[in-house]
Amino acid sequence: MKRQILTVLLLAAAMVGHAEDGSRLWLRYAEVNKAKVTGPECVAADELRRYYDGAEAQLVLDPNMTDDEGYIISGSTIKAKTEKGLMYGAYALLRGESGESKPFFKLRILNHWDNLDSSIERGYAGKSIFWPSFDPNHIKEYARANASIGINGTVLNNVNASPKMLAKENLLKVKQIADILRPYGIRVYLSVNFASPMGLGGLKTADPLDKGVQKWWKKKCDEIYKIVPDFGGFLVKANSEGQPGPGDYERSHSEGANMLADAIAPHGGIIMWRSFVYGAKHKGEDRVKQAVSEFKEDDGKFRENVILQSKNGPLDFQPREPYAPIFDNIQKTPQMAELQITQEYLGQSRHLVYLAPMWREFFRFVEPSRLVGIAGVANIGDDTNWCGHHFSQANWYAFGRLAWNPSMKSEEIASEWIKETFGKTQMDEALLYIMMRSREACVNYMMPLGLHHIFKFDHHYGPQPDGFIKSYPLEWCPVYYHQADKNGIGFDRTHAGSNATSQYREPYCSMYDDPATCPENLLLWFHHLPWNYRMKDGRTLWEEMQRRYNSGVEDVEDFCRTWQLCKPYIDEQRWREVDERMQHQLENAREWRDVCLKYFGSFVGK
Ligand code: BDP
Repeated sequence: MKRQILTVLLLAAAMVGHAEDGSRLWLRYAEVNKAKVTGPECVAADELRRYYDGAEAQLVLDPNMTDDEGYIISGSTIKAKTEKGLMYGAYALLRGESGESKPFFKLRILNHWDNLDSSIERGYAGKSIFWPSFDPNHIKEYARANASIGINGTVLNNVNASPKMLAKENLLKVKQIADILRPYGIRVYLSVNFASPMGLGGLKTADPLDKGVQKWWKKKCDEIYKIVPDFGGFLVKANSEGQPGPGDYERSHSEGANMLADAIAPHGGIIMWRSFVYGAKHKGEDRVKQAVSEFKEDDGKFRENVILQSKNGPLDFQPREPYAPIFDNIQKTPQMAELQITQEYLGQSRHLVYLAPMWREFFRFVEPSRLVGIAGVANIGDDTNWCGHHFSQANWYAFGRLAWNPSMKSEEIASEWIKETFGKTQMDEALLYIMMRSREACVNYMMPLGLHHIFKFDHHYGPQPDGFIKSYPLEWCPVYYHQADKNGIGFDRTHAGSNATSQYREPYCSMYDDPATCPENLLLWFHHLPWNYRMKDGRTLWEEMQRRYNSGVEDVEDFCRTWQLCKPYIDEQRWREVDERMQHQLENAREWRDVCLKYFGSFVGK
């Protein structure tokens, strides 16, 4: 009897282990344990032995190949220069790829905004998987998932960094994490608080030109590299949103960055210095102009191991922004783009919004070859399905795939992900259709025609077009961004207004400056126009705005209907969980439309 119960329990446990709860992400291959694998013993060999469906596979190290991470697959043979390349090749073979491939960007890094107390800034999928403690098996799964899509670096903590991050006890945890990630080709990096010498070291200043401060950082770097010999480097948010920085001592960004760069250079580390800076030196200037104003004069003054990391748009991860003109203005300093995988402004983990089309749009304006790397603000937490929404996993996946190959098409990535995540179902096309339309739908029901930042304060979920708080900086208030009144709507950023258009290279400078040539999907980003302004199709601006809000909501209604049709083909739990969230999405999309049209409508015709 007892044994029977045990058997039942074991069976149940096995079933739970394989339940479709999203925990296995896109790595749902059956464990076939079938292939005879020859070649070096490494991650690639392990993976193929367990999951490759063929009878045999050959792993070949070829020192003549040029790229350290690239591979060539022919039949069931993978050739690479390194074991890391073999590993990437193995995951590609499991996906069914063949031929030659190598990563476009050298640096393909996740940025976790995780705090030491387990909370995650802008995290919508539970608590940190790293802090204050971690499960080694879980971290291994995390490593596998990242390796399978080519991610090779991870910043383990929030850019709003605690000085305590660099305390010995935490560095020892970093070492343990690094040890788990290393076989998967992933390096660890940390965000640092510029005032750590004070907050942690007890010094009286964090002035980068102070000898004591320089010594403190050098010693800290020595300590870090003793503990983690292949540590990647630091990510720094300085003099932005209340964070300390060199500006506190009248020093420039380059003086601050170079001090850290010198401390870490002997160990081969890098400094990723963020350009997301506003409200400091150029306070009062149009916020979207401040990064260029602040960094242009520093271009050419940075050490070689400093990289400037900038968000894709000049404001802050809005559903649609023009590209950030800092990518045009910085010529001598290596640059990285920072994309936000976590959907802070795109419905968080309640809305199904596939972000690859947004990132591909960015690459139309910023040539990937101008960048040395790419960073993605992670959407990962300790939720069973990692990302909160099952479809948010697709954004993690797409980030990795685009970091490997930015010219991959969004559709192609989505199809791959769907196949791997849901198996071959009769609904592939329907899922693809939802995903591919989801971002434009989101733009339409939230902020069409170039509107931006009209979110509810602080948490950024839902609309608040009338938002104004006197004690807040103006640039946090929605009314500042849409400028709606009885005469019209939009932010005048032309030569006659804030002149933000002047920061763009041609042809964009002229194109954006003139409402007749400005793309309509960015119209109100750059122009303040009357409500009866004529759109290209003859509608008035106000009519067009109504049309877009409505069409965004209709799209979500359509997604919901389509998802109902998918029910017989998707496993029960994932179907239900997505369905619940889609209902929220629909409710929220309607709220956006109703609140915004009511509010803006109150100005029209006055
Ligand atoms: C904004 C977030 C804020 C981040 C900041 C940043 O609202 O939580 O700290 O960006 O990127 O989008 O530093």
